Amino acid sequence: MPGAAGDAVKGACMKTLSTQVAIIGGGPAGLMLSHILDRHKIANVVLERRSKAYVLSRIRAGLLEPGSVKMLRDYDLAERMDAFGKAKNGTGIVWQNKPDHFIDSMKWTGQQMMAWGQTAITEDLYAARERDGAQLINEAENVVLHDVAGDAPWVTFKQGEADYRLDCNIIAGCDGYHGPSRRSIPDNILKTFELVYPFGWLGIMAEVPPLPDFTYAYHERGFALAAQRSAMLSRYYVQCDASDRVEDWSDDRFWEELLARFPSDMAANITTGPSIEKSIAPLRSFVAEPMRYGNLFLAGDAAHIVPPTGAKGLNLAFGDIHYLSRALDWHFNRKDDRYLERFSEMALRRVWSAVNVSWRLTKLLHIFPDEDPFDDKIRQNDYDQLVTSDATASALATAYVGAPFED
Ligand code: RFL
Ligand code: PHB
Repeated sequence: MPGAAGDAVKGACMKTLSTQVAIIGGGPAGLMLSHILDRHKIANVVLERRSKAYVLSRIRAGLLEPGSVKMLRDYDLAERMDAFGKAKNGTGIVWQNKPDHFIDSMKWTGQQMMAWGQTAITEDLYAARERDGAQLINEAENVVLHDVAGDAPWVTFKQGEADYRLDCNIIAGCDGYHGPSRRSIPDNILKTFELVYPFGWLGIMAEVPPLPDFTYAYHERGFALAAQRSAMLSRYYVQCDASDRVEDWSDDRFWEELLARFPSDMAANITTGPSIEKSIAPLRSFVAEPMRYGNLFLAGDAAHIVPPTGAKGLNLAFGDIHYLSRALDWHFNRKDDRYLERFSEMALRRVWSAVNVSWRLTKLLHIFPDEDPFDDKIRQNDYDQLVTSDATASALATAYVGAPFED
């Protein structure tokens, strides 16, 4: 029996629940949507396939755009971020045998980014949802969406031995790239755009002091990134082969490779230590259009994936939730569908801006296995323009900080 989903009614063999918004997926997008809908007094139920412990063990994003920071503050989720997160004026780039560059969001846009991890945000979202008595159902199996194009969509799922039916007005598909929501949209409606990169990122977390700034490194051995979570928690990444497995990478091999990809003066300041987490992420750009089909609305990784190079994935998920929560507030509380009707179009404009900058940064900073000398010359020239042209530096910083939300 789902813990907080109190008003289950016994059917013949299926228990029936009802709500206004069924949210599939309890990652940051789903939890944030649930939290905001609650503030607008819109009933919702979150169905999450994994346990709470599993969701909270995922280590992912670490850099927030000003729009995401504002959202966390606006919805009273920023206490820990404001106490322990680190405001950043931008992100550095170091390049083998060329001058450094700083993607200076403060200088070019007057805005700061925030170093604050997705894991901590998800913890705070869980705490807020539990405190507010949310209907949050973990370990929901076999989630299937029904009649999404009609006025009365419903969702079936299993928890333990019990089968459930959840009736609703709207379904929010926040179930990530592999979830069932996007797949409920017919093939003749959904258009997808995809680019799979021929490499991955190997990331480690270590309880050692980080470098002062987030820094991307370009090197003939491949890309590397110095990131951070707190004064004693560092996150580092190296570009690896798409076919590599975590077992191929001992801590010693990782640190040796990382230090080789940073200039020697920076490498000398990197504190190494045993990893407490190590994982490999494939890199992909993916967009599904439209983000609405009938009464099903997609948000976050369910609709789009970006390579982590621009730090955009979580920020895009929160951008979608900004638009979707406003649209649902107007729909339920003002009986006005103007924002629901424009949700997909508005969200996709921001999505494509982020897809664009993530793709450009990925091309700029990685070695591609099949590249030829021409590609390398273009890349070197792109970087030379960045360090010598204010217009190019300003354009990148403006894209990096994230597109503003539209009214
Ligand atoms: P999530 O986090 O994947 O959550 C989806 C949830 O749906 C659940 N689910 C289901 N639930 C019910 N039934 C089913 N059948 C289900 N199938 C799936 C899943 O269990 C999960 O809990 O998607 P969401 O909420 O859209 O959030 C997206 C972000 O997690 C993602 O975009 C970011 O982590 C991407 N990302 C970064 N984003 C940033 O903004 N800044 C960064 O610095 C950044 N760095 C990163 C990243 C992602 C990385 N990896 C591992 C891909 C660094 C890395 C290495
Ligand atoms: C991170 O902190 O994990 C991080 C930061 C910047 C990126 C990607 C990941 O571009």
